[in-house]
Amino acid sequence: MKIAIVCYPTFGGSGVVATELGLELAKRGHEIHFITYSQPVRLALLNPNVHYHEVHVPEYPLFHYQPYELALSSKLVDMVKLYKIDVLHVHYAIPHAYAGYMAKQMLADEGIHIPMVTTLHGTDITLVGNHPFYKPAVSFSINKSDVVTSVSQSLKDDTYRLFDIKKEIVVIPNFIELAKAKPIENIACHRSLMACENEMIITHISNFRKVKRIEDIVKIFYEIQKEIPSKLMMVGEGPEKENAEYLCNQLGIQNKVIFFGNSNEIDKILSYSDLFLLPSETESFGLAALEAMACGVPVISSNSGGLPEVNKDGFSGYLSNVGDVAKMSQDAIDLLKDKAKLKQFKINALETAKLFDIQQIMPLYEQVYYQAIQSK
Ligand code: GMT
Repeated sequence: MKIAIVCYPTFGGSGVVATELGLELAKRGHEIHFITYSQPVRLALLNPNVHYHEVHVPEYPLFHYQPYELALSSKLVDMVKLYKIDVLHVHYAIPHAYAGYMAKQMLADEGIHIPMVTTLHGTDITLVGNHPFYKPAVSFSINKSDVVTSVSQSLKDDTYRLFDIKKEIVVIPNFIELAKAKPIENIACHRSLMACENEMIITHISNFRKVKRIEDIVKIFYEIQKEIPSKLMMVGEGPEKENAEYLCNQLGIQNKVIFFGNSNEIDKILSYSDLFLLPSETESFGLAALEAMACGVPVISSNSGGLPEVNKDGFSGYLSNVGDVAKMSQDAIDLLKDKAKLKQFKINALETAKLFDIQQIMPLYEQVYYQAIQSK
């Protein structure tokens, strides 16, 4: 199939999922066209089946806001015609499903019928999309998609609860390429650059937005380091990062916390890690938790959204109510102190991650594309 993928090119989960999906589909012989405003961070173009088309939005002083949706839908029309695309797959409803629908309509006017698959990722439904300013457009473009998928059952339920959706939503969970996740024995270890031999390494990776409850992470680590020699690795960039740095200073733990910024080497950082923290306010899936588990790292997380579908309480880690810093800290301390239990949880984390292996999830997307093509 010739598949056009529209996504955000940034470090965020939806862009990562879209990119990894496209790359795997290309390996399986499909022709993939990424269409977005800059090259996705995880996109390697060394594959004849992978193409990248940049959306340019010319600046014009009249526009207070540059019309990205317009430029994207025009680009989609041109690329569908030029490359004879079979199916359009848009990731993150805002504004991609809307732009995709406009492209569909423009093409239909010329007698070209292109099916559109929309994948809902989380904040496009639970936070941003639910805002009254966007809600009608989001409902409309979801209902106008030929097939709609969501990355967890929880997100599917939220979508039906928050929007007036008449379409069936197919759950296709996020996935991991286990071959890429390198357990510690398979990579050159530079652990000593980050922590002493006797120290445990605790890690958090995110876009440092409010929804990630970054303060909770610092507070949990503050409790852990009182009892267990340890370091905290904070990976990513975002608006809450500076507050976290201040809080570390206030608590006097700044020498035990390393802020890395965005990184393309998260598999290495995870391979050195003993525990992953994800206390999010809401999380449709929690791809970062899955990435940690694939490296054999147990997860202390909240029980919000789709997290219980990924992190198994008392097996791959522990779940707690949002904001229950005391329980999350105690669970972390108990696990890190009990060497045998920690070893077992690391094995369990990897076992759980295997359920989300890319090879099992890919056929589900292929099936959805065939279904969309047949529906046109
Ligand atoms: O919040 C993020 O991490 C970014 C956001 C995105 O759209 O890139 O992530 C959402 O999509 C990911 C991939 O499907 C999910 O794993 C995240 O749980 C989801 N984030 C939220 O629901 C807050």
